[in-house]
Amino acid sequence: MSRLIIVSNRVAPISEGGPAAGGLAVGVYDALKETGGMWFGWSGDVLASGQPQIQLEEHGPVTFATIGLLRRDYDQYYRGFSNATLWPAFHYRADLVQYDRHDFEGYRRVNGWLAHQLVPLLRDDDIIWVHDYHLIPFAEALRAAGVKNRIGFFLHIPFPASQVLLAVPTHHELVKALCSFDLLGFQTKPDLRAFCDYVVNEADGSVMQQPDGLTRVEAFGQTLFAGDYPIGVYPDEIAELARAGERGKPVRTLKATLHGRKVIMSVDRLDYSKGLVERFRAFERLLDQHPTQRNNVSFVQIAPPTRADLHAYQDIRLRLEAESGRINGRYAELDWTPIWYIHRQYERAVLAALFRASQVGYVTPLRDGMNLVAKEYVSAQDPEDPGVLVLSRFAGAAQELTGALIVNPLDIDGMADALAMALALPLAERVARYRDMMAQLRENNVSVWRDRFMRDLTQIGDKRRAALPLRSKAAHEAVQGQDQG
Ligand code: ADQ
Repeated sequence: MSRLIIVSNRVAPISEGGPAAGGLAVGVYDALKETGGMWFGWSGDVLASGQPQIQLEEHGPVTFATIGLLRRDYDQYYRGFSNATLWPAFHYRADLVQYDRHDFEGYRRVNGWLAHQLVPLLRDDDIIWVHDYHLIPFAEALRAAGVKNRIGFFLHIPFPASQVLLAVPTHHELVKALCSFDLLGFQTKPDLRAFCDYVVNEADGSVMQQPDGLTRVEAFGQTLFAGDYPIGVYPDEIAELARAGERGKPVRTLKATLHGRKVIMSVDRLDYSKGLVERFRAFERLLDQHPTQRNNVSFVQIAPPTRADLHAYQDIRLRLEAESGRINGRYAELDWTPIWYIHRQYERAVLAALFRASQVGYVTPLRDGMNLVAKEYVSAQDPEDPGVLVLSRFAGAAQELTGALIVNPLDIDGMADALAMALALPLAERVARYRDMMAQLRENNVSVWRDRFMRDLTQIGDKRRAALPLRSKAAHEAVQGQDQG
């Protein structure tokens, strides 16, 4: 069996039950344990000077290979182009895009340098799976170094519509670099369609649907394949964690403080893509328009800060502190706080138990590749008395979790109505919606996601041979029309 090499910006620390041991890390680590292999990426260290060296750490059949970044590389590659240019653009926030040519050069330079560090560790039949927007030029750099292995890429965040991607001045170089991979995985069909649109309309390339569901892409002189692979969770393990935590201290404390009031629960990294300001305002609108909900429900928002050295993140933090203070000032009573706004990480088991103890999961990103919190919330529910998921139509998860109350996160009144409806939904309907979603989560758990991607990447040579004639631009447009209809 070929070794698997995972490449991602950060290498997840594998500590069972810890905050970082999420489904993705566990799912990928499982695959590595099966095939043997390596997880390669940045250690998280930022060095003022010197020559960063790879640290190798063996855990059974898995090698963790990590390396620090120099301060300038961190600033240009991570903080700059990845998080101040690509992250906002790919989340449809062209207004927040900051572009600096030197940052892009740094981004390419660091990708090239990281690839160069990996090459001596590779064997001929290794399969390489690269993750996320930090590493778009990684395959191009490996190819330039003569690497012939199969290389796949999975994009965890949305792929934006062409007109939004054009806001990134180096869009052409980015998509060209993507075309050096053998297989591109996107979270949803709309992301895949957005990529195909760019290939056909902006890169003069061609796309063709294969009988097995993959899309064959020809662009920039390359032939590759692309598909949608919605990432999942392990729903039954989360359910078990939630059940086990039901009598734990965090849930007991929450219940004692609530005195029988209901809870609306949200958990996100503190990020402007997550729609937090709109979410707070919709909760306020609920209290405005449904006076019976006052002193009857509290909204718990858990949001640990991330990327706190970027201006846009400082800004969203200040805006939220102002909003929660204003809304609490307006509605709080001596014995009731409407919004609990908590800036910290919790262990997965605690989050699962809190999800189970709440009546509404409130997940309303403005854009999100998938949103695992939505899937974790459903997984954690009590099958006999489940809570209701209120979910943004712009989360990738909305493509699968059709049993949620689907909202537009910009429609404050619509979200307030959905919250009111969620709080009043009869048991039979809650159970039916929960069962529907749980079946979907079990069918597409994180192992299924990983195995589908790995199977396609492994078989990619055969798929190339089986490829049918290319579809023309006109035929692509005809299919687009059918999709939209
Ligand atoms: P994120 O943007 O980080 O991920 P999400 O999918 O919700 O978003 O994953 C966050 C994970 O962190 C979840 O497992 C959640 O439980 C955990 N988490 C969040 N807040 C926490 C807290 N306070 N304490 C502890 N844990 C917390 C990116 C993309 C998503 C995509 C994922 C996976 O932006 O769209 O779903 O990758 O592909």
